[in-house]
Amino acid sequence: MRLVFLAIATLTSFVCAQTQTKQASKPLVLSGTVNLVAATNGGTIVKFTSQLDEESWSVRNLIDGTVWDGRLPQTGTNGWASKDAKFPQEIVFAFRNREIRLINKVVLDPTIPDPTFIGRATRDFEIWVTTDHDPDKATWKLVLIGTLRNEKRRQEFFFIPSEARFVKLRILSNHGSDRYVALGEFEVYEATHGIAVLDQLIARLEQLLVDLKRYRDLLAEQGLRAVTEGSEKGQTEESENQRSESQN
Ligand SMILES: [Ca+2]
Repeated sequence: MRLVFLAIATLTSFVCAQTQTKQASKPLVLSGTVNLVAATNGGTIVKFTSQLDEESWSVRNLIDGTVWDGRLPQTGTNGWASKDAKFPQEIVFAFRNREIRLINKVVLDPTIPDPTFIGRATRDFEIWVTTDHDPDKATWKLVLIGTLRNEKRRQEFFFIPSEARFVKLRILSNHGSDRYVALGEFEVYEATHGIAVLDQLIARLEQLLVDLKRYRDLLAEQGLRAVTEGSEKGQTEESENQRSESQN
């Protein structure tokens, strides 16, 4: 029965997700939990248009798995900043061993030490992908056009699952600063096999239906037996009455 409840709960969450999805005009997507471009997961930066310096605002800070936290004790790193406020700024990322992965989600965290009113954080951006081997000669495909809120928090963006060997973050604007554009962290996530998950759910529900039908049949059989036994008993009593009446 635990499996049954699990299946129903899962189905309910799927339906809810779909309902919420419709309200928010977002597609129902399932993504992995491993950030494919994190340096600790083998992610690399293949090329970039500029960085403010090599120490504090290096492009490497985009995939170091941390953002600035000014609360004591101060932790994290500044993030990346461009050399100036020229656009677009482009950064190309690769996964471990430059493998092709099916991706459908990016997370951008504009958390940087600068206060938000200065307007240095990334605002409008695009995500481009390619499966070609050479990022310099590649044919790129646009998969997402996004806008970041000027808030110091992780912001998720989903798109149609797309194969990628390289992911290009193309930054089109900041929130008003004429000095540079900055970003705390960039993450990419794999599209999980939603169809396989649904197949498992359907198999469970089919088994649930089989069990329910079996249970229904069992109840029907028991009920029929009770009715049959009752009617047989009734018929016997009736015929006995008829017999005694005829004897009288
Ligand atoms: Ca970072």
